[in-house]
Amino acid sequence: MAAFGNNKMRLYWVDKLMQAGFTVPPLVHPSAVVSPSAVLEPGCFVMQRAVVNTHTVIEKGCLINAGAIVDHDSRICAGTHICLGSVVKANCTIAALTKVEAGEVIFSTRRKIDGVDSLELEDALYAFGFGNQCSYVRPFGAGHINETYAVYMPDEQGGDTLAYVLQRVNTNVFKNPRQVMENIFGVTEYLRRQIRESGGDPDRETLSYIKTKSGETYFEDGQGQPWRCYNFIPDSVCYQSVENPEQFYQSARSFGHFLCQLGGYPADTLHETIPNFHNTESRLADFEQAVRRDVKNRARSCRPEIQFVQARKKDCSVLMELLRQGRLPLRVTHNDTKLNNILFDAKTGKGLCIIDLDTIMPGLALSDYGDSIRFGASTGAEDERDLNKVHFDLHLFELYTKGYLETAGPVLTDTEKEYLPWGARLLTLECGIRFLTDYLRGDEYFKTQYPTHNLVRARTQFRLVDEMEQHFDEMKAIVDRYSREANA
Ligand code: ADP
Ligand code: GN1
Ligand code: MG
Repeated sequence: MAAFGNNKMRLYWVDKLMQAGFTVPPLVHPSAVVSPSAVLEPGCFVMQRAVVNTHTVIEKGCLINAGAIVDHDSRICAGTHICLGSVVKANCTIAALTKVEAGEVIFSTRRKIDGVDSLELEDALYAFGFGNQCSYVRPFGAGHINETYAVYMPDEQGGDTLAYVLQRVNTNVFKNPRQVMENIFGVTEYLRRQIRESGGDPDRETLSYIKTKSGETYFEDGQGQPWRCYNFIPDSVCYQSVENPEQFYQSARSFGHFLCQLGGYPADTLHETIPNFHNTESRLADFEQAVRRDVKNRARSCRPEIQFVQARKKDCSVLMELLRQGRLPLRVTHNDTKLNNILFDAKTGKGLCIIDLDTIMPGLALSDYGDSIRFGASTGAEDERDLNKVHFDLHLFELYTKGYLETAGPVLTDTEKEYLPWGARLLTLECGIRFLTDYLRGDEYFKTQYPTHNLVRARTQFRLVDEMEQHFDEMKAIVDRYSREANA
């Protein structure tokens, strides 16, 4: 095939031979260097000392002549001739049947997008097909795990609108992003059907994930990091703390409703994206190991906190023991029910859509309930340094319990209801243990802004646990009252 200098002729004969059933392999001169991640299609020829770099695609019938360099992530479309000693820089697309003259240098045709400060982010924008129009990109949200960006596109009024949310998934936390995305696509498609059947609006009440231009559930960048994308829901708001009690009550109703919506989801099809995520016993074991190893020599700066956990070893088994005894059912749960993982309808103030679906797995309803309480029923932020400002708010606890039982009450068993106060107390303890463990390990898991950030977070959690213990009888009485109302 390489014998044809004429582009059209070369491509014509490659096609003709393939149609006749011949195999037309790509040919690579032994002195050429071709990355293992590059794709060479049939009938192309890479000549002496040519270089084809990572993730580049050389389509059918191309000729990469001696000494030419095609850098990474480029696409040379069918029948093209990259002549002697020319350079095609990274991220270029060269149209079919082009002749890039000897010694010519081709620069990327990509635009500079405001707010894009890394090649990976730029690649992700192009992979999802926004690169050509995108107005600008901004960091978004306040999650502790993923890297989140708001993608703005031009709108019909001549302005710019937040249209998409683009996220780089943290592979230190989620080891298997393909499985995470399989769970998410499965669950969101299921929810869409449910919402439609009950007369709701699936475009607003659940996230709509978008596939890449090549049809993948996520894009893997040049560093091997996964990116995924969903539509931003117009007129929705996300809060970092409870601004008024009504909000917290509405979030409880939404999370309770979410549990019911997923009641019929086939749990055995879900991957366990983080093994033992809310297994408090195994969180305790990790903590004990971190104390023993003390790799950062930080244990001496948190003796009282370490003792706080050690005095509560037995508590860590309360729910796990009930699970082993078969007294608590495994359900399809969200497992990360912070207030900032729910969107509210800006117009009605009601809970609209549950987000952050990375940890949907079989789990305990008590974990979802408890995790919301630990975050929302506090008078201070999760990372408030002044512990005098951090109190467990029984009134907020009551509102959440009321809302949760109004929606989830009918599906919860008596034992689940009975142990709701333990859910709150143990999820708070567990979260504190996780922050403290991460502090001892050197802040490998949660994003931090300063060296003691995880310790500060652990302290707020332990303050809340301490107060929950003091008010445990009142918590039980509240749960009891609303459980009876839910049963009535
Ligand atoms: P993480 O695992 O890092 O918490 P999330 O999926 O929760 O990842 O996203 C991080 C944060 O980004 C959220 O807590 C929220 O503040 C913000 N966010 C994400 N999606 C939206 C959205 N559609 N609308 C408003 N805020 C959002
Ligand atoms: C993390 O991802 P984000 O910020 O919504 C964490 C939760 C913790 C929470 C503490 C996957 O939630 O488990 O409770 O921080 N998520 C993961 O604020 O570990
Ligand atoms: Mg989140």
